[in-house]
Amino acid sequence: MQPRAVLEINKPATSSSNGSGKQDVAADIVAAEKYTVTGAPAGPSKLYQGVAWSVHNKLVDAFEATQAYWKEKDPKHVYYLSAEFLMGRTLTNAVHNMGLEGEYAEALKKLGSSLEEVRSQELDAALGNGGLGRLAACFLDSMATLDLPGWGYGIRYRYGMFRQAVKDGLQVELPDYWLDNGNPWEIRRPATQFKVGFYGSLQDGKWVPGEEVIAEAYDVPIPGYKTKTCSNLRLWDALPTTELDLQAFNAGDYVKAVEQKRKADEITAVLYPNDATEEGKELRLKQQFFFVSASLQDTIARYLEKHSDLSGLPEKACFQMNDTHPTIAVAELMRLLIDVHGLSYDDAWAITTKTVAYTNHTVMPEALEKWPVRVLAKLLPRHMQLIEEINDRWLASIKDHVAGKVEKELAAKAAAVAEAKAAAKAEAQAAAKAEGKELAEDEEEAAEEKKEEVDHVAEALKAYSIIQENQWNKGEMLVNMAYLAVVGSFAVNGVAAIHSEIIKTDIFPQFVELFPERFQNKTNGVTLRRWLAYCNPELSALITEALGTDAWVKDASLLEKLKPFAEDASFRARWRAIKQQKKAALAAHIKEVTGYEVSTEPLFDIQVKRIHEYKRQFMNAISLIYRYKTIKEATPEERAKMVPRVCVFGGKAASAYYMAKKIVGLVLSISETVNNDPDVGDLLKVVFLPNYNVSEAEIIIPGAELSQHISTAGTEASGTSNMKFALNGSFIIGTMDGANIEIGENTGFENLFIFGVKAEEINRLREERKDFKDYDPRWTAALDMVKAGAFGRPDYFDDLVASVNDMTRGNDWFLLANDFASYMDAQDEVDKLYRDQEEWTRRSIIYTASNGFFSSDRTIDQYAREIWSVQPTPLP
Ligand code: AZC
Repeated sequence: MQPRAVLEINKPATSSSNGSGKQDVAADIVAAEKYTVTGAPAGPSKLYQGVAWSVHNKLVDAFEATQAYWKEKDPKHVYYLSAEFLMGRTLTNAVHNMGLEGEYAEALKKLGSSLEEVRSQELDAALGNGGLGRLAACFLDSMATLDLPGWGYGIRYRYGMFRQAVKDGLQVELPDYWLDNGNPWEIRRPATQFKVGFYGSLQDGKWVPGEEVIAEAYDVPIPGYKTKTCSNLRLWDALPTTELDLQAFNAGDYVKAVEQKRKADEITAVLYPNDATEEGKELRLKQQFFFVSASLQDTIARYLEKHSDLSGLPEKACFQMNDTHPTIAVAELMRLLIDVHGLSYDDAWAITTKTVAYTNHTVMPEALEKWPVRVLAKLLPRHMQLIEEINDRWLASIKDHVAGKVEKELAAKAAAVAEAKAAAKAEAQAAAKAEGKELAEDEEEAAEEKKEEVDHVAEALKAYSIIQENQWNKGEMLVNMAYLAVVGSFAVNGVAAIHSEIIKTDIFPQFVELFPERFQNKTNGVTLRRWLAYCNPELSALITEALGTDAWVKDASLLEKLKPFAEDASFRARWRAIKQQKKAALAAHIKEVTGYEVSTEPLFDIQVKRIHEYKRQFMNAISLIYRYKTIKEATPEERAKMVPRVCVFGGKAASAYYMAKKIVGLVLSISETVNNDPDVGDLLKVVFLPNYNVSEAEIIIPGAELSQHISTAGTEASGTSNMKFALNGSFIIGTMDGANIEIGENTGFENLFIFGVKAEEINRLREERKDFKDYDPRWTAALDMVKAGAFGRPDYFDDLVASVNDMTRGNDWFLLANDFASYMDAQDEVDKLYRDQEEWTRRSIIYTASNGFFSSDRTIDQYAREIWSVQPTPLP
């Protein structure tokens, strides 16, 4: 565990002056080095610490100025509540955003080093799993850059996303000790503390918690690009209310004496390493409530410094809930307003539903959090009571609507039945008449029908209820957090156009019917600072030269002006040379990490993202097996015509995700077999780069020529790496899913390699799969090789193969077999185009030129205008 002393390092050095009034940055760095962790040896690591603390001081100055200004002006703020912020490294970003790169480069040169050298010493802040957490980090950058008053709020996990290593050909997970050398990017705020309660009971309607911890704030300054604005990410740490139980200590019960401390430590210890699936553990709910409660208390306290009446809160604050993880905010805001600040239920509800908004990030049913009532009632009894009340009032408010709907449906049904009966009767009468007989009259069934109607309304209301029965475990009652979020929010949005539609038609249709205006789309974006300007300085310099300005870094729509350059052969040559340079850097990295030597001539084909069945890394792997087989069987003439490839995979599998871990194992096995097969040579190299994270992505993405975004249509909400690759001039092979569709619309679909079935065909195809036999011969051949042990351990891969290829054991839920043939055809098209390097480069330029739309500045501008009503408030 981290020694307190290190964590308490605050603002160490003051800036030195060299006498001429100009700051001496080198002296500053050396002075700051003293504050590094005691005993750190001299060298790049210590130098990094010195540089970081020196930059820290400049950040703090900008931070204090911005926050003081905002406090004085009191504009409306947005508070981005998120259980995850995947920040990556800070140094390069901070230095560049603040325009300090010249000064620091010079200073470091004096000290015999460079920014490049020291930056690599920084550990990633990996307080997130994947897309959702990285999006939050991009959003903070854009909020600050656009001068929008707003903070992020989250948890200061002591262990971030696990480190992934490879042992015996399989993934192993190692703890992420990211705070080991202290964290120069945070400011501890011992004066900002709030109590957060758990458990206990309701006494005279009041909640008396059975356990309490203190939430203590740490501020992480977020510098905007080319602006004085420096925003804030406030992360909460948990402390015991009393460090030591003296009575227990004196009685010699040392375990009990530190019990409170241990419980507090547990809350902020680790990030749950699950992506797009839910853990459902009590500790997870505790984490969620902990940071939400502290954040709301903090916001209200700051609001009350300036205002006496909470009714104006919606004009000053908006809480954006990043997925369902912070949804308990709806109940906690109600509790704070009613129980702590004395408002009536109605007033509290009016305020809550004007300040809270919700973003959905996934349609995976297993990720839509549902907490058992039993767990909620135990951990947060008052909140459970409030949720029941919210639900009762909500259902009462829509009862007439639902009854009307049921009545209409029943009337329509009755009419259809009556019609069918009349037809049958007419038929019978005709038949009877033909036989010369008479028919008897029917009995009345009206009384029956009346009773049925009442039951129908109750039944129909269940679809709207926040509290529902578990369909897999009858009798267990669950709180559907997404429904609570929808009912409690004034805006609900998806993260790409197709996803926002699917939300309306498949996830929340019954709510859309009631308040269609609440549902919106906000297509994701990425910050062009980190994901183009800083990770690809060579390409950025060329873009700036061509456009005659670097204004595109802040106004991404200017990239459009690159289009004419695609037609210029000498520009294309320079573009290609830079891509080669970035490929060489990636090749060197591959060598360093895996030991594999790869040529920089082949096509660099990349799939990096969390490992998930719906993302279909397995399909990519199967295609590579077939490619390998083709190479092995080819004649020399055929081999000469082949397009060589370096195929890179990266991504973490959640530690308990059985199939995902096998997929990693398979890729590693293929890699070992193919890369060591002398027949194959440079025609194919397969690489698994372990521990994919933000910093790895910054090396990998600029070196990509083709990137794979091949999820089953309708499953990937948006994807954001597709945007990063496109902006770096990489082609996309992908399905009509998530933001691929909008990238296609912007780039021109003729420039993407699109394959596979469409989202609207998925349900039907899943139905039909029960007797699917239409396997592509390439598919069968490749899977047979796995089964036969061509990559070792056939038993280990047995379940994986069966999941997509044996309808008695798996049902190929993500339709790999259906899409495989068109995927392989699309891959052939890739090879064909790659042979024409001029045309390939031309289109690569078109990718960068066409995708400025996917800047998170555009996304955040839309949120600010269309949801938050927050205005830019730059310092004068
Ligand atoms: C991800 C989505 O899977 C991804 O498609 C999207 O681009 C990203 O959010 C940002 O919106 N979701 C997650 O990372 N996690 C969860 C729980 O949805």
